[in-house]
Amino acid sequence: MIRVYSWQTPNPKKVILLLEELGLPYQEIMIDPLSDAVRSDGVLAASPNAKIPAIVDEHGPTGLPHTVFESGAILIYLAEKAGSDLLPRQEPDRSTTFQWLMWQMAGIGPMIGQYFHFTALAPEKLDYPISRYQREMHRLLTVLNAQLSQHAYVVGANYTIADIAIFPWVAALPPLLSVDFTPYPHVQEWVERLQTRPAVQRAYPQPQQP
Ligand SMILES: N[C@@H](CCC(=O)N[C@@H](CS)C(=O)NCC(=O)O)C(=O)O
Repeated sequence: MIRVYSWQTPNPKKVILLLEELGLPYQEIMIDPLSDAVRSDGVLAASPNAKIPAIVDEHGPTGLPHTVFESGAILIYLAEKAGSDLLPRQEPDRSTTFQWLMWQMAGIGPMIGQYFHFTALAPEKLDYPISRYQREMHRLLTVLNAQLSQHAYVVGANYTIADIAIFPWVAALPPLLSVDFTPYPHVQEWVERLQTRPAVQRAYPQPQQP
C-alpha cells in the first residue's frame, strides 16, 4: 500500500494519475496545503520541505517503509517500482522523459503556480508579477505546443510520466484561470485526448484546481 499526502491540486494529482495508470493500491490522506496541516508531524516525517505531495511506500526497496517527496521524484520512484514503460527503459526516450519532467518541475509548476498566486491569492493585484508570470506561462505553452505539433505525446509516440507531470497544471488553466488555448491547438487536442483516458477520469472525480 502507498499512502499519499494529497489534495486536489496539480502536484499531488500527478501522483494519483500515475498510481491510477499503474493500478497500484493507494490511500490518499488529504492535507489542505494552505493550512497548518502541511507542517504536521505526519507530513514532515515524509516531507521535510513541508509541502505535498509525499508518499509512504509501506513496502519500500528494503521491505521497510520508504518515504519520497517532490512530485517528480515520486513519479520516477513509482514508475521504477512498477517496472512501467511510462518511464521508458531505453535511450533516447528515457533521457527525453527526464528532460521534459525537469522542464515541468522547473518551469510549468513554479511559473503557473506564481501566476495563480498573484492573480487569485495575493491580497493586492500587482501588475509587475502578474504580467511577468503570465508572459512566462504563455512562453511555456508555446514551447509545449511546438513539441506537441511534432509528437502525439510530450516525449514522442508514447504516453510517459512527462505527460502525467505536465497535464494537471495545463488542463487546469482554461477552467480556473480563463486561459484561452486558441493559440495552442496542439495543447488543446492533447488535453482533450488525455481526458478520455480511464485513469485520468478516475483521478479527477471533481473539477480541477491549481
Ligand atoms: N516542487 C514540489 C512543489 C510542491 C508544492 O508546492 N506543493 C504545494 C501544494 S500543490 C504545497 O504543499 N504548498 C504548501 C505551502 O507552500 O506551504 C513538488 O512538485 O512536489
